[in-house]
Amino acid sequence: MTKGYKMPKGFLWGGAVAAHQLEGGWNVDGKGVSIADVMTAGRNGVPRKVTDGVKEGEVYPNHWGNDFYHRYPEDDKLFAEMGFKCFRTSIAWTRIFPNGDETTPNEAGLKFYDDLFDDLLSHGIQPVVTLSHFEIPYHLVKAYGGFSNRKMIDFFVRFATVVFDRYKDKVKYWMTFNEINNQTAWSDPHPLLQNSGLQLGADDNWEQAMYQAAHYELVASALAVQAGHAINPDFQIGCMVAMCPIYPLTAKPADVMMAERAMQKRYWFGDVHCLGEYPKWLPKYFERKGFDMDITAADLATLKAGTVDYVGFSYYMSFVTKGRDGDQEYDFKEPDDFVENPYVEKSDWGWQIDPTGLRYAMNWMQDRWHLPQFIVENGFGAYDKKEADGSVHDDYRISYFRDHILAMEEAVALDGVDLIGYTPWGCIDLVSASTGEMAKRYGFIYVDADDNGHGSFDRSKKDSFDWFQQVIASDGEDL
Ligand code: P53
Repeated sequence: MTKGYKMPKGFLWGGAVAAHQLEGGWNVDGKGVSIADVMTAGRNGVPRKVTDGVKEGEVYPNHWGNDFYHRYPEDDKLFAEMGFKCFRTSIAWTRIFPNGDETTPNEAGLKFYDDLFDDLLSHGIQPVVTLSHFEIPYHLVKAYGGFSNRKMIDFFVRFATVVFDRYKDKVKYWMTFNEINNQTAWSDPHPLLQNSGLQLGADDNWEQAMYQAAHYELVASALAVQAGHAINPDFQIGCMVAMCPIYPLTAKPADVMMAERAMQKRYWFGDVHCLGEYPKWLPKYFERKGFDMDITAADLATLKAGTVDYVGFSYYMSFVTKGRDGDQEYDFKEPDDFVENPYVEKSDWGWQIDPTGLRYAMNWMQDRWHLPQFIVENGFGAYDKKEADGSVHDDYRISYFRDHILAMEEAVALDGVDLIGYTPWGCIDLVSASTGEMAKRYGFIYVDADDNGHGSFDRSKKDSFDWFQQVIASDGEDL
């Protein structure tokens, strides 16, 4: 056993999921169609497709997830047995406003989360809630162009206000937009759809569109923060950033400058959320690129008045970049400018495993944003093998967690980082966001279902279940 550092009293150990990846029940009790409902199954290395509405004959894994919608009482019991103090999930926007532009919410959707939160609270587990986690109503994509449209700010703030008000006595910790910065890379299908509800044509300037959508989201977030604090001054409302630190390949000055620009381009979202202003380099970049942005003086005042209370972030991996000879612009472009890190190993999906990167990132954020932090995702997607007796020996997962939790504890105990809690991703197996697979498993709890939704959906404990239970019971000392 590895000896770690005891985390402070009240530290929020738990687990994390998102509504669309585990609930299923995609069209029950008045729920509308979300972006996740029109994404087909992909595979390791094979991207998901986006269909124009739900089509006969296509496979949509988010339609069933792991059936949490019907089985959550059983799952909550298992979370309690592991010792969870909190459980991070999202509220599916389409359960509350099926199309997104209604003025009256769907009572059956609101009731589902009342029941879920009550059940969690009865086990001493506090819900931690993300408002928008890759599940924008599909109607808002088709009718308004998603967050390319300023009107989305009002729709989001209405949704936020309704759920803040409804759950004001049940939820304290909130986050506005999941991994708001996870739309900076070009890939297929573009994450601008998942994050922002944009469907782009080949001729569109996706980069300008991304900055514009992110700006509207940041304004929407700042307004939601203010609305939430007015409803309950005790609310803690955070941002949520996908933290993958980017290192220079060598000490060559051009590599270092490129890595600096890469960090600026991936983390300016956090500057706006936490400091309430755009960093100086960004207007210069817009000017240089000729981006014509809709950013008003009133928006800037809103951003300043709606800074977040804490930094929620995911951490899975780090990246590496290098400079280009003779190029003084340092216009880092993701993912083209990534190179492999020769010093770290990778998961089966090519994600570079780097526990020290977590400690590095926590220090970097503390120095830059001066706010408490909350690790709301971290984990290891792997192919698990269920033995004949039902056991799953996931020692690779335990070893990933051991190394990362130790790095996290060092950041707290040795470096003074102010950390609220730690919720490992996919604490129960669920549908992968990037590939739509069930086979990319993260859980401490195994779910008997395959990529096509076949199986009993029965739950069972993996070896990592007992291990994490012991970590929590020892406040992080027994790793
Ligand atoms: P999956 C990319 C890089 C880092 C985190 O991811 C990411 C993504 C997008 O997939 O997403 C977060 O399921 C996200 C979760 C997601 C989780 O990481 O692709 O917030 O919804 O499931 C893990 O392996």
